[in-house]
Amino acid sequence: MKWIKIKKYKDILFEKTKNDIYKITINRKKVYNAFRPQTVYEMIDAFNYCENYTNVNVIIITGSGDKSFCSGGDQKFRGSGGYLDEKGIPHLNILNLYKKIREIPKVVIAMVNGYAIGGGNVLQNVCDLTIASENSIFGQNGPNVGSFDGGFGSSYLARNIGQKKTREFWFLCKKYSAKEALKIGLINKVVPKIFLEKEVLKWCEIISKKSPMALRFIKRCLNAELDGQHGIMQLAGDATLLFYLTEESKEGKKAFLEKRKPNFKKFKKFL
Ligand code: S0N
Repeated sequence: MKWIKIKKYKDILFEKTKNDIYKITINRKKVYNAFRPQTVYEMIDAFNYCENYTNVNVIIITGSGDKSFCSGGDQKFRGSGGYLDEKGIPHLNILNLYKKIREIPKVVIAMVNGYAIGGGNVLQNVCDLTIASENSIFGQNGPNVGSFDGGFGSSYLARNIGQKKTREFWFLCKKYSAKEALKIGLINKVVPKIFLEKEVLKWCEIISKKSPMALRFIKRCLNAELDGQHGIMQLAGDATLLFYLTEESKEGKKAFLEKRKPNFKKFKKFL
């Protein structure tokens, strides 16, 4: 596949195909694609681009090289109270990226090409779909290095693989093969390493042909069930978007601007 570069970053690659499939690659091979605050800023920036560019169909997240997807927070950057940026300010900005992945009204696919450990496993888990190469390994490592993720890293993990398995993931910090991950419902598909990108792009092409509004609503509704008032707000925002497209809604605005009473009577009432 010919990838077209969109923007130059320090820690990530941001590319697209001619069919508007976007790919964000964590490009920190030396540390198995662990993220530091800079990495996360850049990923959020790339997501903001995708959010504002309506032609985007599907977004892929992956890691560079063939050993690791992402090994979580870069422990060398971990200071007191979070991961330190260039000014020495501590951050846990990965949580903002997780929110972004859930909020963006596009399908996000994790293309897991090796270790998905700690925050790396959380990252693949918050994506809408995960396709992994056979050599991939999944697991949480927080209790080995003195950290934990009780948010999406635990509660949403439990929604996907169940409470017992999630407790096992966190309490034992065991590592799980791609085959095991598939069996417990953590991921969607496992393929041989050489076919990984081909398979992911195949899924992207299928998704790209579906109704964008239908996909948007399915994602919003699945999130709303779990995301409380915030999820309802997002779903309601999309309901407003649809309502704004109707003549009934437009009549309200037109009447106001024309300084007359709105005539809502002419619109059909549905059962
Ligand atoms: C990935 C592992 C299992 C690979 O083991 P392997 O094959 O033996 O290779 P290594 O020699 O260990 O690693 C190769 C090189 O990569 C460096 N490296 C790997 N991971 C990291 C990392 N996370 N930070 C910094 N460097 C890393 C190694 O140091 C080595 O480089 P050299 O040769 O130069 O020493 C294995 O590497 C491993 O277990 N890595 C650590 C994984 C880890 O602990 N991640 C953080 C886990 N944190 C959590 O789970 C917390 C919860 C969370 O998700 C979160 C929530 C909110 C905010 C942040 C986080 C967060 O992620 O911390």
